[in-house]
Amino acid sequence: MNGIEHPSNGRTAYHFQPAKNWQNDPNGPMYHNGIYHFFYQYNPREATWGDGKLSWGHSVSGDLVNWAALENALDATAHFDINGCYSGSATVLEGGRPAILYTGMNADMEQVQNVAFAKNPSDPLLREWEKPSCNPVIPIPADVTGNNFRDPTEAWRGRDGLWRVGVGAEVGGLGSILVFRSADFLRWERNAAPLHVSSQQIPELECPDLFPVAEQGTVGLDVSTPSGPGVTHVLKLSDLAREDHYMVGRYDDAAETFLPGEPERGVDCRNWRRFDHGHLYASKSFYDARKKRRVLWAWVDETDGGGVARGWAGLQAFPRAMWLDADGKRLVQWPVEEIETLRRKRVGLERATEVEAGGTKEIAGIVSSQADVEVVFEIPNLEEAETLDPKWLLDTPGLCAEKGASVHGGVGPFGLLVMASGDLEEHTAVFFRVFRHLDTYKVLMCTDLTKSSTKEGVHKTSYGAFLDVDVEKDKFLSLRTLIDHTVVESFGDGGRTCMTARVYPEHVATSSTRLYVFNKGTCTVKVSKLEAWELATAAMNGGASGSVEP
Ligand code: DQQ
Repeated sequence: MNGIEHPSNGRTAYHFQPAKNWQNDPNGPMYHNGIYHFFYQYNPREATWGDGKLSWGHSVSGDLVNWAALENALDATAHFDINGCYSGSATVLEGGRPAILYTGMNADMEQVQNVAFAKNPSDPLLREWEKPSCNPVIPIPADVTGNNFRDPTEAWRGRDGLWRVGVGAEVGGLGSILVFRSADFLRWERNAAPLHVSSQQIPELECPDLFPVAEQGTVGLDVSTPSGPGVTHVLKLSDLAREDHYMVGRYDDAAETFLPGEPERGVDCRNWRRFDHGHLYASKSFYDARKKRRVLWAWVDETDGGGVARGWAGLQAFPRAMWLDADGKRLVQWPVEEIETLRRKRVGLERATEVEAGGTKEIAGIVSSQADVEVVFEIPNLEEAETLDPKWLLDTPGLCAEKGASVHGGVGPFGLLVMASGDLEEHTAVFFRVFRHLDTYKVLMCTDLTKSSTKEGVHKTSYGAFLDVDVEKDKFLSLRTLIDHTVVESFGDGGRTCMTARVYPEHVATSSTRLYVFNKGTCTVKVSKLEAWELATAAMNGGASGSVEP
């Protein structure tokens, strides 16, 4: 049902959403017997997190694009989860039986770890899940403080055949990842050494993930792939500032420790690398055996407080394939290729086009409220680059706010204006700006939301990051942006720097949205490639879709 029918009620066209109500963290994504399963934190009663008595929503897909909703996999019904079935993971056990490990908020309001098994593993949809009465399988340990003990990782199997799972815990006031071992998924024993211990500034860590990545190439690895030549690991943590961070390093499966590849960044994960410099949280990845890739899911919350009025709240970022960059330190993320099945009308530039100082060019001919845009800029010379005040080196969002899309510069700002009204009173700018710094150049990527909506009460911040590029040598900067009504996901430098934003423009109620390329620098830039596709509306859990936008 991939029509160009556009969604109503502010819904998105191809980002994962249940038909109604609240969703937050992605839980237990898995590919099993030819079907993709996606579970998520779900409040079936209303469009807020509410009393926290959350369920695990469950949807299935054949292509990661079109989704069908099933009954909830888990509801808060037992003494060990009566106050909420919180986040966790899915693991396929020997013999092909899928199991879920999740955090239950029990009758005493304690966080405990529970297991649930697929009731009928031969049901291709895995519709029913049963919770054994021996739950909780991991009660809260005595040394855990602040009742912070949650979000089990996908379990991995060691060379000794035992399963391991990591759980976020506050131990003596320090955010830690504890590891538990089990032969049968029911009886778990704690490892003496935690996998990770943070500084005192981070007492709580949420939604940890530990997964292997190939040192070379884009192929993904199953979570139980042992460490060894050609295989390194990634430890992912979510901190309470609502940011997701990662560190590439060595998982020593004999000592069961994680050795950071960039120890100079310390144990405070706020200094680690970020998956996304915008608004994205609680991410979780899985190994997709169908296409031999690792795929990342992540929650993208509302930023206008309008969920209740719309009857739904929260999105998932479009699934991203993820692999280790050639530098061995960064992850690269790219929308899964199945997005191309939604591509319909294409517009583009036949030849390289200059955008002069102060210039704006409309990319017309497609409905750009649900679109996939790829653009490559060429920077002919860097002489006019502004000098960077070093005070901004540690505050890229601040620099993006100070030097937003409307502030003229030397080399840049140049980029895209998306979800723009015809008079440009409303627009979201995704742009680059090049600075001279010492004897080199630094490229800033920003998403500037200051003009994204004329509505009051909407979060209109600026997101920013420096790209790790040698613009003097390469001269080209690439940007891909997925636009979907209220979400704008941008991938700079081939997916090495990502930025997700929520936007709520008012003009969409009465007029169509536009897309532009712009340049507010004094230096002319060249658009050496530009392709933009209108995307069809995916089948999304039976959610309502409305008439075509004017
Ligand atoms: N959301 C879940 C918790 C998790 C938090 C509850 C992260 O399990 O720590 O909805 O957003």
